[in-house]
Amino acid sequence: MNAPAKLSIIAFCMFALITAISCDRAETGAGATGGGGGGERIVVGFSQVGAESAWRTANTQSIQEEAKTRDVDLRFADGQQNQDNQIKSIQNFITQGVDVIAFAPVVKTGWDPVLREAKSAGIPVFISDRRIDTADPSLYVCFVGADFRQEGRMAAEYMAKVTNSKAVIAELEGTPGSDPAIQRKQHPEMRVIKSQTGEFTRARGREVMEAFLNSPEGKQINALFAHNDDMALGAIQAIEAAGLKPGQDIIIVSIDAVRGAFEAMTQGKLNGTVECNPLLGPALFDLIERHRGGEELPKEQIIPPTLFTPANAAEVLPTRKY
Ligand code: GZL
Repeated sequence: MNAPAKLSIIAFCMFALITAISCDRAETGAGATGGGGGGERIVVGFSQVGAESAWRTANTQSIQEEAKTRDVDLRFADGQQNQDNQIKSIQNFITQGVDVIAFAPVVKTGWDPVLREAKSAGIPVFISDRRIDTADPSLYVCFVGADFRQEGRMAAEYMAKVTNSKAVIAELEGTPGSDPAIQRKQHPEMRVIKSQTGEFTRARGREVMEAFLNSPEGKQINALFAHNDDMALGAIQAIEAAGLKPGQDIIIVSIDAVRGAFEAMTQGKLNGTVECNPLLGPALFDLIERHRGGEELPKEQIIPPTLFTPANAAEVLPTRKY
């Protein structure tokens, strides 16, 4: 074979090899170089609780926007507030061979079997937002989120202050078995006469508050403690429908500090909210990067709460990011 013919065969083989490599990287996302081609583009599977509240919407946006900013290949699954859905999503991430799994567990228990599958597959797991109960802390790298018990204590202390400890309280609880609902309920000094879950949603908050007010004890209720703002905002609608003044006839304290709570405070319908910051994306991906860089991480990274009241709600409202 003459020299030009040999050269053209070599050139063709090199072209075919380069094309094959670039297609493979395009399909899997693994191994593709992100950004300017310097770093490794990682694949992260994230299982989210659901889409039940304004807090959750802000939390999802934070995770998705931060992944985009860092050129992370994010595989996102909405659990629709159902643990079985989340477990199936985590198993799918394992099958896909993602580099990292992160999830916000809808409830505290029942995660060890699927986390053992992830560990056997050599995939590190990070927990965001809500804690889990586990017999084996080695099943996850670390947790990032709030101290829900401290939030509940701040709400209880503020409620006592605003009502001179004369509150006869109805309580709208979060999702049964969830870390926030369990921890925010730790307030022995609160005189609670009616308590029921509103599943962290505005609609259920309204329905349950309606039932509280129509109950035999309804006339005694002069205060409401809601485990999140969405349920408080629904309860406000029920209170007004009953011809009562929220924020006056019934003192209301809740948790999250979403924009709707600030609007209600400026209208005198909500008496205070404890911030539970949902913007966990940057902290979560920082922890993932530090772990991948070989750093030994603390088991928890806690985001502190802040109490907001009507005193500065109008001034603060325009600055709120969620
Ligand atoms: C708290 C989070 C809770 C919020 C609710 O970190 O898990 O779930 O308080 C949300 O608004 O639905």
